[in-house]
This record gives sequence, C-alpha cells and structure tokens, in this order.
Amino acid sequence: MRPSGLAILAFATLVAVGPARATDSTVKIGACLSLTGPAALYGTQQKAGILAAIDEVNRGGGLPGVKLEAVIEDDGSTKEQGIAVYQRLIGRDRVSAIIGPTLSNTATAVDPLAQAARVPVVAISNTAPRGITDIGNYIFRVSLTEGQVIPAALKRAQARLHFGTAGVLYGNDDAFTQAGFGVMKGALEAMGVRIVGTQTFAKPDRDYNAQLTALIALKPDILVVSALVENAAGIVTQARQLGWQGPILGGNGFNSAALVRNAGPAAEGVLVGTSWNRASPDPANQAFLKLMAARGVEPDQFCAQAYTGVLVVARAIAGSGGKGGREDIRAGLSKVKDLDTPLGRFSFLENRDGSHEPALQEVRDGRFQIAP
Ligand code: 1QQ
Repeated sequence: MRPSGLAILAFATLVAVGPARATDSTVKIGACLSLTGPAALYGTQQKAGILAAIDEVNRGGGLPGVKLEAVIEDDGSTKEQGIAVYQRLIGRDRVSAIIGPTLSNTATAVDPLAQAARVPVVAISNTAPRGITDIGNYIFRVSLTEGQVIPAALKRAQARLHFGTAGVLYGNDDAFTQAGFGVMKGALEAMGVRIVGTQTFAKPDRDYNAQLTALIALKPDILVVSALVENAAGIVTQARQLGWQGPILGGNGFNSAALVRNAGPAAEGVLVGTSWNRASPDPANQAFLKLMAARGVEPDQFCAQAYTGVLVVARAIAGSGGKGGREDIRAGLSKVKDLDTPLGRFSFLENRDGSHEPALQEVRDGRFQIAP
C-alpha cells in the first residue's frame, strides 16, 4: 500500500515513511467518548476523527515499527459511565494513553483516575479553563479553552456589530457551561459592554421562553449564550420565535453542525468562536478535508480536534523514539511543538493546555462559514 499524502505531510519531518508491518508492536490508545446521551452529537464526530487518524498513521507508516490500535468506549454523556470506562481502559485494556472524555463535566470526575494511575490523557474537547489540565502532569489538552477563544470571538464580533449591551443565558448545571459563562462575563466587562440581564437554565430544560422573554424585554444589543448543543438549538429557535432579530453569539457548545440542522433557518447569523478554521488553506487542513470526504464524513470542529489528538499522540510516540509505554507517551507529549495539524500549527503550553490560532464563524446559508 502506498503511503497517503496526509501521513507524509504530518510526519515527513519525523521519520522515514513506510507501511506498517506484521512485526510491528501494537500501542493501544483508549478513547472515552459520548456516543450516546445528549453529547453524542459531539462524540460521533470525535469517533470518526480518531478512526481516520489512526488509519492514516498506520497506513502511512508515520510510526515505523508501531501500530496504533483504538479502544473506543461510550461514556453515555455521564460522569458515572465515564468512571467505569476509565477504570476498564486503565485496568483491563491497559491502554497507553486515553483520548477524551468528550465533556469537561465528565473530565473533572475521570481525569483524576488517570492521573493517579499515571496514564496520560489527551483532552480533545474539554474547554472549561480550570479543573482539567490542572488535575496533574499526566493531563494534556488539544482543545483551546473558552478563555482562549471567547474573548477574541467577542472582540471580532464587536468590531462588526458595535454592541454596547448584552443579555446572557447559561446552563447552571454543567462544568463547561458554567465556566463558559464566567469567561463571557469577564470578557464583556473587560470590553466595556454592559450586561443588562443574566438568565439560567438546566440541561433537561426544553422551554426557555421565560428566560428569553425576560432578556429580550431588556433590549440588549446582543444575546450571548453558554449551552451544550441540544439546549443551544432550542434556545436559538425559541429566541427567533419570540421575535429576537439581533445577533446571538454562542460558546463552544454551538460548534456542532447539529445546531444548524436542528435550529434550521433560525440559526442564520449565529456567531460562534471556534478552534478550527475550516476554510484554512493550510495543506494539513486541506488533506484532512479530503480524507474525511473520502470517508463520507462532513467534519466539524470536534472531528478536527479528535483527529489532531491522535496526531499529537503519534508525535509523542515518535518523540520518545517510537516507544509507546505510558511514561514514554507522557514524556513525548511534553515535547510536542510546532506540529502541523488541521487546527493549524500546534504546540503545548507550559501548563499542558494547547496553543494555536482560534477563529470566529457565522452560520450563513445553512452552514458554518468563517467570519471576517
Ligand atoms: C466541554 C465542551 C463541550 C461543548 C464539548 C463537548 O466544550 O464540555 O468542555
């Protein structure tokens, strides 16, 4: 089999390229993803990205002598199931590293288990600024935090829309939506935007009319929302039904194509800070888009981040001289720097959070498009 263009791109600077061989040693990479439950819209994209990247690394021979094997498990979007998955991945499957879990809310419960067992974790979608990588030195993350994305997104949006006041709505029963709210509030205040009203909801809620009516009555210039996607689509739809014609800016929970699918025309004009610039002409991004198209997947940010998570683990193994033990990968991760990925040129910061360029996107003509 010929090595594919993508693997050459991703690993050309690391090692000579050649196909995987029967004698290769297998490195098991666990993934704890929300494949059922309310966060499944993210988890299914993540699974597609992980499988594509593992195939690419193995097929392209990016890691000579090593074959990556994915052990993917469903956390059901809950902490409890996430704990059971981590216990199995660590104790039964003896994986060398864990990618995930999908939600920050779950990560706060499961990452301490990996830290205690000295199993490296690469988070691909946890964006709560605190309570993830500060769990310990085995916890890394590819996903930019809301603190790295939201302030820049709000500034870009304000340069276009000149809003002076905001109404804010957030979920008050989730680590990510709560942390996102804190970031939004701080960023708006720092920009001199007055928050005229704040309302909350909980994950099981489906009716946001009371909160939205109260916010709209205060006539803010913009609505700013921290919500997971199932709530987000309902909030956007109901805001439009109540006659809201102003801008809506959402946090990371909005970054799913399901928002556009479920909210339909109501989603037009919605602004979202994003970690993935789908329009980037970078060769690593273009190769990723081509690869996913060939696999019949229309990727979103979560897919691109998951794909990048595997590239980062592969680079860590390469950086440890092709050794794929838990300690080898942890040591390798701490050296990952300037890796070309679909997210852009990626490095870890000192605190094991990720670093690359964020962007702002807008729903136009029924799809996410990069906003100026
Ligand atoms: C988190 C998030 C979610 C929106 C992603 C799955 O960012 O839980 O941290």
